[in-house]
Amino acid sequence: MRIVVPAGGIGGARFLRGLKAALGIGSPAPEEQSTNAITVIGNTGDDITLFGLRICPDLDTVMYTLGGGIDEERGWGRTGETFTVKEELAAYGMRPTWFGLGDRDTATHIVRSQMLAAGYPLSAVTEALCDRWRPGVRLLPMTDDRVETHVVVEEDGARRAIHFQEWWIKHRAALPARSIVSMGAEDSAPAPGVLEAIAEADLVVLPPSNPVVSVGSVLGVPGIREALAAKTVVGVSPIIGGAPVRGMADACLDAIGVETDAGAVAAHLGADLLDGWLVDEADAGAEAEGIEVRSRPLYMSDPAATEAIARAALDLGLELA
Ligand code: GDP
Ligand code: FO1
Ligand code: CA
Repeated sequence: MRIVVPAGGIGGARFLRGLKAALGIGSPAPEEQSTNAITVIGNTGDDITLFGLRICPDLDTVMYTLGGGIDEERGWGRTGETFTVKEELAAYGMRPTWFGLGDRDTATHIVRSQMLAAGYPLSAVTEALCDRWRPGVRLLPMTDDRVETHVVVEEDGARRAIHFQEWWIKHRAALPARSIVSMGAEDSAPAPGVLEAIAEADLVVLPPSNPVVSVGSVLGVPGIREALAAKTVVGVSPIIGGAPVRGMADACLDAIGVETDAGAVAAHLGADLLDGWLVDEADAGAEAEGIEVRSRPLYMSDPAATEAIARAALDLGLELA
């Protein structure tokens, strides 16, 4: 079975671990061992250039999580990380100081930046980085073009747009967002392999990723939404009991005027896209017109619970296909 998963960072990566287990895809191990294959369409809207380095948080989170290099506690960056370079840059008065630039992680950013400067597209760079990490999935960026999420905030009556990472990390999404803009999306194209993978897919599974700045960004690349909508698509709600389990997705939903509610998120994603939607047992009454809603425990509390969520998504997908 061929599965396509449009994914953000931590929610996407953890779900993918469960999906790999459910499909019998081992890591690190050659994909050939299973007849099942997963292609991940990774969000690149979070990407940022700092100190001359191109940083792709969501691609790296998926790559490290599936490749065994993630800091499990934090959910981002490398295990055994140190921050000497960050401290030294701050000692030179370099700005910004709010970004957790890890020493081990920086090696990844250097390889990526050097390859991009040499003319390689991000998709080729990502493939080269995955040669080391062997995530057990095919990891494609949503686009090779520069698309960046910016957030329009209002402070003391003045509006300005700041990079998503500044809003998310420096302000902890506490500055009210007037709008969230995917800069460059309109002129972007899907990365090589993205539309082909979707066309060949037996099933599309939306993981419990941020519906606005993760899944929403992937859907914003012209051509991707339409291609996905032509397939059987099932999703796992990232909202449980009216709250994002982790992180500040509610602030993103507020910014686009969508209620932080499992049913409202399904309706926002749309019945043209979604065929099935898994909600937590706490949201058992949730409904979305034109979408088959099922309730299951959706906390990814441990590998077994996460695998069970993935199995439930696969079962629902196969039933609706
Ligand atoms: P990010 O890019 O690192 O923010 O990660 P994603 O966009 O992939 O996923 C973030 C979302 O995952 C959050 O908004 C949460 O709503 C969701 N999430 C995190 N942990 C869980 C969980 O255990 N269960 C469910 N259903 N959703 C989760
Ligand atoms: N998140 C933070 O809250 N603080 C950080 O300093 C930080 C640094 C960072 C570095 C590399 C990376 O891949 C991710 C990093 N993240 C950090 C996570 C990231 O900012 C966000 O959680 C996602 O981009 C939101 O989707
Ligand atoms: Ca993200």
